[in-house]
Amino acid sequence: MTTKNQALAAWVQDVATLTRPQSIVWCDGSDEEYDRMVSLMQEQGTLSPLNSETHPNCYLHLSDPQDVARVEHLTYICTSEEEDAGANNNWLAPEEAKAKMEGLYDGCMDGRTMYVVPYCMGPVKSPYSRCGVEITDSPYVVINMKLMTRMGTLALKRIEQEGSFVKGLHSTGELDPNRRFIMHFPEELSIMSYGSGYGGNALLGKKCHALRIASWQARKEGWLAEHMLILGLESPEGETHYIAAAFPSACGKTNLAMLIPPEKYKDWKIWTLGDDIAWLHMDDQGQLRAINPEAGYFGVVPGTNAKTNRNAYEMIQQNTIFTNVGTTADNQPWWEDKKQGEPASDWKGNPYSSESGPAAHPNSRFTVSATENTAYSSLAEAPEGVPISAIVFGGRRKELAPLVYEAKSWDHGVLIGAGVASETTAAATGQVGVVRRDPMAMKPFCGYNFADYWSHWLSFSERTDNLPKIFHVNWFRQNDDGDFLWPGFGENLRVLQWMIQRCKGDADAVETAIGYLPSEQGIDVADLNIDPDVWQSLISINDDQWRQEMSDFGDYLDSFGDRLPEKLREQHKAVSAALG
Ligand code: SAT
Ligand code: MN
Repeated sequence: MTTKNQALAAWVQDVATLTRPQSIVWCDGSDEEYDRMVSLMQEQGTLSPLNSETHPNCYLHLSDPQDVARVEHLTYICTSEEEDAGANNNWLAPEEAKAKMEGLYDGCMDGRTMYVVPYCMGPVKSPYSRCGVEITDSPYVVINMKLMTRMGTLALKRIEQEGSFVKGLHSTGELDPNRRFIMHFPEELSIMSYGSGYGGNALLGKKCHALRIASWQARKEGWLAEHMLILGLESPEGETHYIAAAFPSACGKTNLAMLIPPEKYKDWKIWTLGDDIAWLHMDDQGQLRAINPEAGYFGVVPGTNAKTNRNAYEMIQQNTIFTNVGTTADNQPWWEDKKQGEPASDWKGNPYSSESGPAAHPNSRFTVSATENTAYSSLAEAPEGVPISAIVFGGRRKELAPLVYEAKSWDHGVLIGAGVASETTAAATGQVGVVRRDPMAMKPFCGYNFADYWSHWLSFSERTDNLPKIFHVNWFRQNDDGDFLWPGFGENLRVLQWMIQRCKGDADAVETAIGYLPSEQGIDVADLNIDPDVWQSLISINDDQWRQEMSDFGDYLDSFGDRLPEKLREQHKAVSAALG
C-alpha cells in the first residue's frame, strides 16, 4: 500500500532515508494485521500470551524497567517564540530540536521494520475529528494504536480527502533514558519522539496529538482539547445528561467514567463516552458538544477489582494487552488490589517476592477497545458528539478542597479550573504524592502558554449564554490518620446527581466565597454512616486555609506576567476579597 497524498508519500520517503529501515509496512488496521503483529511480537519475545481459558486473547508486555511512565522533563513544545510555549512547558527552538532529533534518528531503524500508521482521532465521519499518521518502529505501538484509535484504511481515506494530517515520528531507539525526548512542533502540526516505548510517550495519537497539538489547533479554530472523561448520567425517567470531567492522570477518570451506581440508585445508569480526552466544540446553538477522540482505554491496572470498577474488571478479562503487571502461577494477570489470586511473577518477570516491591508496577496499564465496555454509549460514535451539561475539575487533595462546589459563573469556573492542584501520581516519573499546580489537569498536556489558554477558555462566555455549569470535586479528603473521609467510587454518583439537579435549578446550595456548596441535606448521605462532623467538614470550607491557598494561587498566576488575562485577575481578586 501507499498513498495518493503526495505530502504523506514524500514524508514517509524522507523518514525512510533518514532512519534506514529494512522494510516499510503501511498498516491497514485490520484484525488480521493485529493478529499477525501479535504473532510477530511473540516470536520476538516482546509479548506473551496469558491464560487463554481465563483471559482469551489477552497478552502481557513487560517494558524496559526504566521506561514505565511519561517523562515530563524530556517533553518539549518547540514554537518559534519561547513565550508561546509558556512557563508551563519546556521549550526548545524548532531548528535546534529538529537537529537534535535528526541526530538520534539517523539510521535508527537499521534492521527494523518501519510501520506507517494512519489514524483518525474521533469518529471517522465526524467534522470534529482530526487525523494523523504515526511512523514507528515499534510493533507494540502498532497494536496499541489499533485498540486506541480508528486506525488504518478508513483513516487514510479521510486523510486523502482532507489533505491534512498531524505527522508523528517515533522510534524506540535504544530505550536509553539519556537519549529520550518527546518534541512537539505545534506550528507545523508535527511530533518527534525517541527513546521510549511507553504509552503517553509513544502512542502519539494520545497525549502528543489529541492534547498538546490539538490544544494549539483548538485555540486557533475556537474549540477546546481537554484532559477530560465524558459520561452520560441517565435518570430512572430516562433523561440523560452529559458531563465532562478533568482530573490529573491516575486520579480515577476511568473509574468515574464507568461508575456503577450503588444499590440505592440502581435505577440510575452511567454511560461511558470516554475516559481520558474530550474535544469540545460549540454548535450553532451555542451549545458545547463533546467527542472522545480515542477508541479505547489505556487505564491504570492496580486497584481495579469487581468492587472498585466492575465494568473495567470485566472488560479486561478478554481481548486486552496488559503492560507491566505480575502473573499468577497459572499465568493469569495479577496486580495489587485485584482481590483474586496470588502473584507468582512480578512486572520485571522475576519470581515474586514481597521484599522487592509490588508485583504490578503502580503505573501498569491495560489497553482495550472501548467496545469491550458494556457501559459504552452508542452516542460515542455519533459524529455530532453529545451536549455537555456540566464540566467538572478535580484533583487529589488530602485537605482544603471540599467534596464539591459550583462556580458562580463561567469566568469564575475558569478560575477554579486554573486553580486545580493535585498530589502527583505514578503516571509520570518523579516524586509521588507532592502537591503541584495542575490547571485544568493540563499541566503536562497544554501545548501552549497557560495564560493564552485561560484567555481562550474565557472567550467562550463572550460567544454564548448557553455554557455548561462548572464544578470542582475532591474525592480524596483524608483525616490525620490518612483514612479517606468520602467512600468514593460508586457513591460519587450522589455528587453527580447533585450537579445535574443544580443545572436544572432543583437543588439547594449555600453560597460561600469560593462558590456554591451543597446544603447539609443537599446530597442524600443518610445511609452512608458518615459521622456528622465529617460530613460537615466535607461540605464546608476553612477560611484560613483558603486565604493561604488564594495567596499561593495568586503568586502562581503572577508568574505568567502580562499575558495573564485581566478577567482572571479580577476573578481571583473577587474570591480573595470575599474571603476577607
Ligand atoms: O500518558 S498516558 O497517556 O500514557 C497515561 C496518562 O498519564 O494519562
Ligand atoms: Mn490521562
